[in-house]
Amino acid sequence: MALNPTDLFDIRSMLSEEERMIQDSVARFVDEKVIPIIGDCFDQGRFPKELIPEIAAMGLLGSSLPEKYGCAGLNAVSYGLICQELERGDSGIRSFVSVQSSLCMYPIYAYGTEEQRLKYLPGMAKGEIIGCFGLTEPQGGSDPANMKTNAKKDGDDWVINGAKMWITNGNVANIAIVWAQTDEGIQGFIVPTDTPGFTAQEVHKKMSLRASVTSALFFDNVRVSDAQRLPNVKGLKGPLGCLTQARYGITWGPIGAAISSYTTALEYSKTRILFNKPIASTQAVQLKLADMARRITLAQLLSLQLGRLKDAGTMQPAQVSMAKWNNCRIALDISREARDILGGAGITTEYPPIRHALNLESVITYEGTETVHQLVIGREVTGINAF
Ligand code: TGC
Ligand code: FAD
Repeated sequence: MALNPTDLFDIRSMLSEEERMIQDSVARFVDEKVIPIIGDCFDQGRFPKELIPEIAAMGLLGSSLPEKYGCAGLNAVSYGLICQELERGDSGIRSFVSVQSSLCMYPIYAYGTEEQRLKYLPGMAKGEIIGCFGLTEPQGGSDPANMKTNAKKDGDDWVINGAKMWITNGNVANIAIVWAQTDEGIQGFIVPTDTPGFTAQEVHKKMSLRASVTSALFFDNVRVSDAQRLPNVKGLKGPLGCLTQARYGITWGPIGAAISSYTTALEYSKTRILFNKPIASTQAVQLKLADMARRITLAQLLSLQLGRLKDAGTMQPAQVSMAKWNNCRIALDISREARDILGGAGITTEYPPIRHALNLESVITYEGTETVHQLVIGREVTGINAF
């Protein structure tokens, strides 16, 4: 029996029936609603906000959080499959869901009070309250310990001053999860974006993640009450704990972009006739396609095992670093190689590989650059901190 070219090891058979059903329904949504419009959105530099209600109705926002808060209560592997399918459409759509779920809903759930959870999570699951996550600052995202944004206690309130850079959803958000230095270390605040002194300025001229909103945030004496502070965590481990959740999803997402690029190159190579034969019949092109299939299979196995560890409660941040590094790297390389197989046709957004390759330049940079994750693994295996 012929093997499935996009699943040579029948990894799908390792999924539960529920996980397969979730993957199929998100895949249908991506095929019917995302892929037909996303090339134009990318060209126009437009985030398709109109998709939010359907994304929410499918239970994709905060999908791993409990049903008590209006969420779907799915397992980690299901969240991963959601990310993979969404990013098969576009990294920008997956980014939107990652930020809302892992970087905004998760900290409210993990570090917030029950009152904060009940106030925000149901509306966020419905897509009625959109969040953004402000950790990175202009002076250097890799080293968030060097944070300049600060929050000072003033009576029962906190007054926040500073700036954040490269913030996904910044200009579409209703609330910002803002990390700031305080006298007791780094703390997180839920800042409504209509609070006086808060401004968001969209980043233009991007060549990457053009179907996603990226912004700079400015805080000029932004006053919030103590009820807006996330009381259950202090220190860098607060934001880093959110990053572990988001990075986990990001290990899966790029697999989707890689599958899209690989299948596009595979189909194209079977019909592109040069020197009187399809280019798929040449050894050079077959080597490239075989190597893409190999790398996608390995990435899938890595993320699936990571998901099983996460569901078992034993996943370690360094394991997430290795999978994020590997899967972003293989996806970026595969998208570039797929672009090459398409020749000149590969340079326009008529075909997805160049869009994926450009997007993946961000994905390999955000949530910890490739170098940062390599150094996390270096620290793990040597026991020596190179940062
Ligand atoms: P370090 O001394 O290693 O750790 C400080 C404290 O944090 C704990 N910790 C973690 N906890 C949970 N998850 C992790 N991944 C953790 N890593 C560390 C650690 O145990 C310690 O706790 P404690 O109790 O001892 O205080 O910190 P360091 O200053 O040496 O930093 C290490 C380094 C470089 C790895 C870290 O700073 C880092 O990861 N830098 C990269 C920053 C980054 O990834 N920024 C991402 C911003 S958000 C974003 O990009 C969103 S894009 C979203 C989208 O559109 O999809
Ligand atoms: P820098 O930290 O200045 O790094 C510059 C270079 O130095 C990199 O090549 C890096 O690998 C290298 N480097 C760093 N440390 C070392 C070292 N010790 N040894 C050797 N080389 C090193 N942030 C948020 O908080 N929220 C968001 O929603 C968000 N969304 C984003 C969306 C997009 C599209 C992008 C591009 C970024 C987003 N970010 C967000 C920011 C992102 O996390 C940072 O860009 C990233 O962490 C890197 O920080 P930096 O850009 O300041 O680069």
